[in-house]
Amino acid sequence: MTTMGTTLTKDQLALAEVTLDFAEEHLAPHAVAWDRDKHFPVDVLRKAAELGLGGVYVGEEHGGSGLGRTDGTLVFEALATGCPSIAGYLSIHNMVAWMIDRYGDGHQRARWLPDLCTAASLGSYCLTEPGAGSDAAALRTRAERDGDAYVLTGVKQFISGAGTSNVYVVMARTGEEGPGGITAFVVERDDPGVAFGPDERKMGWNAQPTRQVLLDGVRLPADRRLGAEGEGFRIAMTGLNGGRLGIAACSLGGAQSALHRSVTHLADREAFGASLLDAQALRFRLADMATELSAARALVRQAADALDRDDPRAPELCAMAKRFATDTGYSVADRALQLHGGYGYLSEYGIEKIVRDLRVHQILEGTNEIMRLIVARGLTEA
Ligand code: FAD
Ligand code: 2MC
Repeated sequence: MTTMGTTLTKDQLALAEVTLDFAEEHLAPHAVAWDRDKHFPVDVLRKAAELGLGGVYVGEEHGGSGLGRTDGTLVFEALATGCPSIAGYLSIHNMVAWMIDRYGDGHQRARWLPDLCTAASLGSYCLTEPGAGSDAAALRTRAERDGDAYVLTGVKQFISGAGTSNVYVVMARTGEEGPGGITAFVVERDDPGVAFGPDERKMGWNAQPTRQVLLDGVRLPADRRLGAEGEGFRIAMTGLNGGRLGIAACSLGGAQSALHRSVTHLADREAFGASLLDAQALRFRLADMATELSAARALVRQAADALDRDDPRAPELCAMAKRFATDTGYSVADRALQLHGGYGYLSEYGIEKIVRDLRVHQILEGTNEIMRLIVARGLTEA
């Protein structure tokens, strides 16, 4: 259960309950239709922002909720019980808002955060390129200095929310090859020279757009630079530490919902003169699914706590949690589909949608192979 965990405070339990109620009322009833129609429900995101979910980690002075990472994992797990695709997008939006709050100056925070917190404006994170995915430090988008301005040219690939989002945190090269030559910028949708590729047709995450962001001589004043020159890769990576926990939590929520639906389905389904829930083989399968999800949740909470405490091992713990929770979430959802028999394969039951949505969590915000690379580096460099 989302609210399980001995160390949760009363406030955290209340936050989880409110968010679960929101997911049940505003996400779950529409999730199958949004997926089918490829509809991005911006109005519902704004409604979520009324609960403080547009700026979960942003300071209260800019309209944020000022919450920590454990709170965030509760929020995104709860939202994903209604729709993993919308929860996943909102996690990315919150990563962007956090990056601006953490690395922006006073002027930049005041300019972008209030609207991000109300979701009047939406955020996208632009690291990946057609030729640089896992090896993100090989990115080639250029930001050439021209007097007081920078001129950005390049292509960002697979950008969640692109075309709809107003605010894009873009990592571009201002200096030498490798991570040290990368700088972060804030690009706005309406900046001259910004264009978008077509909305990708994809297996899941259909309730949000995924498009290329095309930058063709986009001229930005120097106050669009986030942090110092050469600091962009570190900014991108620290954003992803929290982002990976958000995605991990979304896997927990999607899988938890699939498990819950399996119990209900088996209880209602009669075969061989009894309820299928009486079959011990199936009960044991449910028990394993619940146990594995609890183990994944414990790992996610441990990593969230490490990130909140600025523990130097936090990046590895986040990678461990992302790898384990997204693999477990997908496996649990897939087993839930099997427990539904033929009905699991039908769109209207919503189970196959959860499986499709959770599959990409093993790929984005760093593939699970890259998560293993990060964990293994921690072992050998310790
Ligand atoms: P590649 O890097 O080409 O990897 C191919 C395969 O090789 C993978 O299995 C990978 O794990 C493996 N591999 C690569 N290197 C190694 C290695 N050293 N050791 C072992 N295995 C390795 N990016 C953004 O910046 N912003 C977004 O909003 C965003 N949203 C996305 C939404 C969707 C729906 C999708 C599908 C992707 C999104 N991405 C986004 C991009 C995503 O982060 C990348 O797809 C991912 O990081 C992998 O990069 P790649 O696709 O180029 O795969
Ligand atoms: N947290 C903080 N700092 C980090 C970090 C992290 N997680 N990862 C790397 N760094 C720092 C690192 O400490 C180093 O700093 P310094 O130069 O001060 O020593 C610097 O960044 C360079 O790091 P590496 O030397 O490890 O760089 P390398 O190129 O070898 O590998 C790797 C980095 C593979 C870990 C990184 O490229 C990576 O995470 N790749 C996956 C890309 C990814 O996750 N993309 C997701 C896109 S967003 C998305 O999918 C969405 C849906 C939004």
